[in-house]
Amino acid sequence: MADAAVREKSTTAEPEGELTDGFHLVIDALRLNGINTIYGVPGIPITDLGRLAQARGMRVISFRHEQNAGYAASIAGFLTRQPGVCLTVSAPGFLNGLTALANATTNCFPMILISGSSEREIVDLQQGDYEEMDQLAVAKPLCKAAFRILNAQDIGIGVARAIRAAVSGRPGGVYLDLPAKLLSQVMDAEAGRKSLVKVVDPAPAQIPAPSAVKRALDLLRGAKRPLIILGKGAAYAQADAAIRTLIEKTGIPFLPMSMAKGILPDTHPQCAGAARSTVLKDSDVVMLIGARLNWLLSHGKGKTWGEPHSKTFIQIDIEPKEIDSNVGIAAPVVGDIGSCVSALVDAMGGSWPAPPSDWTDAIKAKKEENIAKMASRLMRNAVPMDFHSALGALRSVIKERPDAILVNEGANTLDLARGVIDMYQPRKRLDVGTWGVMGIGMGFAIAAAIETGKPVLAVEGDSAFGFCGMEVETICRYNLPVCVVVFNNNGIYRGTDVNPGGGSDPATTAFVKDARYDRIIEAFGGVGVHVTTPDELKRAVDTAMNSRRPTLINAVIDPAAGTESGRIGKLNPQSMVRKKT
Ligand code: ADP
Ligand code: TZD
Ligand code: MG
Repeated sequence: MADAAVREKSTTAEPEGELTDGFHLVIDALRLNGINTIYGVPGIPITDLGRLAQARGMRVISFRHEQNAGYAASIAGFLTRQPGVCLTVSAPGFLNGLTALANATTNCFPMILISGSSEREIVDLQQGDYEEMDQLAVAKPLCKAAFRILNAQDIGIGVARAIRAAVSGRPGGVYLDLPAKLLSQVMDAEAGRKSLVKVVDPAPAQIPAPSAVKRALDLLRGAKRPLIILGKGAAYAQADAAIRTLIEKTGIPFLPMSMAKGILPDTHPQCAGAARSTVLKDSDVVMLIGARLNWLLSHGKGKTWGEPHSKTFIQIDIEPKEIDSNVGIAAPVVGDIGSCVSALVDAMGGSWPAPPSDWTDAIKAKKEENIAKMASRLMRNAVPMDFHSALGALRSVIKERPDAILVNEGANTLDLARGVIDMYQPRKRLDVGTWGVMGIGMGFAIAAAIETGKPVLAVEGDSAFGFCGMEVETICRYNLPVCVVVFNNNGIYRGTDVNPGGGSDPATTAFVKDARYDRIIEAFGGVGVHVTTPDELKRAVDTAMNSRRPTLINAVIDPAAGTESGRIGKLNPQSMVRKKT
């Protein structure tokens, strides 16, 4: 294959009859639109694309598996509101990246998966090209939009469409198919430059109707037990100041969803996180800001929501189809969160009645009761550690370093960390999101370090870590300030299960006992630490965060401490046959 980076030198040396090609145009189109980082895995036909991007000063982060590169791109999109770009080879590389693209769409993260593909003539006649696959057709149902570019002069408009599709309206994943032939297509450089498109206002403000704003405020003003729920859409919107004004001006208690923690600190007096069950059950008017009534909110109905008592919902969302998805919404406010929240604040006027004190007092009492209950569990200096004693140490780490980014996955490791570790700043907690997908950890940690430069603490179940653990090499290679803590309880949920058939195979949920995950990172020159007490854990994390050296801490957790499926055991269908026998 021709070396595009070398060709670049020879073409820039000739002022007359200057040529460009598909490789250069793709890079130029991305850079023109402010995209300066690519996450991916090289190979045919995109190896030169990565080289050329690097030659042109872009950051190209090369992973060990495309799924992790895809997760990295998607969370870069969440953190920056610019589509994160993942670059893969054809068929298998594309498919490896596709899970992350689908996950991005599900979570409303803007991302573009760019994959090289084989020759159309051969693919469409199914003649067996190298890594042959009709990638566009496969990608389409799993993303927000999918495009293929066939002519070099269309690269500018194709990239522009992909960017706009990813970030406008409800953000999501976009697939961009680049056949090998396109990349080596040559055209006049000046015509090429003119064909590029700088996207103007890629995510236009969407202003809510004044009547919708009034309807929402009328309901909120009349509420006896109001509640505001903040979702990750609110974190994404980066309307932190307006959201804080709305919440503090109304005095209404708020409940953050997992990745919305920290928009206002979890320690804010109006935060009802520690009284979650109570506020969901007993509230009368609930305003959702960038949160969907999906399984994570019990679909807005049932006992969780205090049925048979009825609930009145106000919902702010950019996606009109989201309204009435699970229950009727009394006051939809459709628009972008920044515009909607500002419109609400403006229309509230000077004075606003504080919520009835019996409501806020009841929440306060419940919070104090739950926080006291938890405090004693966090302080237990148990050996081996249980989840709470280990998390008590990590809770202190984030309290002392509120600008660090916390990445979190697992079952017990996830559910308990979410409740125990308070967040103080927006967009600092990144986790498994809407699907509860395992394997996001290392990709998220890498992108968080690259995009923000802040130290990252990745708290991983030992199973969760296994989905992406090879990327510790990537963390070491790029020398990123990432500290991975593996909560090693010897398995999925628990390490104590036995083979119910009595055979010599291990139980399906149990791993090698007493594995030393810390030794994995040592193979790549990182720092491995093995800890068994909360004090050791705290010290090891502090050292890692201070040194900014790639570190993996194997934290030994009592294998009997976890519960089946963490906090979502009720979603687990139980075998009736097994129960009877
Ligand atoms: P969580 O899991 O935290 O409850 P969800 O992912 O379910 O959050 O919901 C996020 C919602 O936010 C989606 O319905 C999405 O359409 C919406 N959203 C995302 N960005 C914006 C924005 N800028 N303005 C308004 N709504 C947004
Ligand atoms: N595969 C994928 C991609 N996502 C999933 N969520 C699962 C499988 C199923 N699963 C969970 O929902 S949690 C989990 C799996 C395999 C791992 C839990 O074990 P862990 O955490 O070691 O990560 P704890 O602390 O032991 O509970
Ligand atoms: Mg485990």
